[in-house]
Amino acid sequence: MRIDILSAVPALLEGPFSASIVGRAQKAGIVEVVVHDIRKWSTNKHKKIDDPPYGGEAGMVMAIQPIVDAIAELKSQRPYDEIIFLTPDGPRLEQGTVNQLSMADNLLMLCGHYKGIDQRIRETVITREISIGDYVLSGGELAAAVLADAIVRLVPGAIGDGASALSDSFQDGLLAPPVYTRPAEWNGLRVPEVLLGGDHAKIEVWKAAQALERTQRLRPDLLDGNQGQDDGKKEPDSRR
Ligand code: 6GU
Repeated sequence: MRIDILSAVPALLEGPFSASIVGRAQKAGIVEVVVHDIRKWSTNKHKKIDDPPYGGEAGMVMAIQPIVDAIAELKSQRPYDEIIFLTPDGPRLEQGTVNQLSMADNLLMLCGHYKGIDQRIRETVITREISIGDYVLSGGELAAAVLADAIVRLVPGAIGDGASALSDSFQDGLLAPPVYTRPAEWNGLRVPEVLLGGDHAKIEVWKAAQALERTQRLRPDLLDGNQGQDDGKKEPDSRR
């Protein structure tokens, strides 16, 4: 898999992909993450990448020219499965979308800045929009890092124990059950007896009950069945 990220602040993305699972997956040749500075495509003599919005609103908008030229050049080099715009006003990211994106060969991510990008680009060039939650970051970079990390760990070979990803929180719509390790008693607190007993059927029943109880207590919204705001579609036009 290859992930290209278009950014106005590429320095923000230097760290997250060099260590741990994503770093190892890159070294193993399983994935390649390439960060591009949008300024490289600015034809403005000051390498400007913003423009004022029509309508006299405060703040700036990302300039059309560098974005469109960058995406055109990258698209001429490989066919992207998705061109993703990271923006706080997109549909909120959920595990189902991550699973879907982990099967892609080539992904292009555009990190939003300022007041965002021209609506016409969103409607014609962007194929999917993603927010990582209901709060505002100073740019889409950290959101792109979150998204890329969540995707890459699902690419076959990225995690040593592939089965581990299947038991993550959210994969079955529930939070994961609690985990315990040595010693069996710590500070007077014992590991639940069932986990020490070695009866695997019993352990599975216990884990399922714990997962359900934790989800009911901490994230009842996951059980309502109406968290489906991330349906993988984007509004309103999804021409590529
Ligand atoms: Cl994708 N971008 C920004 N700037 N803020 C966010 C976000 C994205 N997702 C949540 N907050």
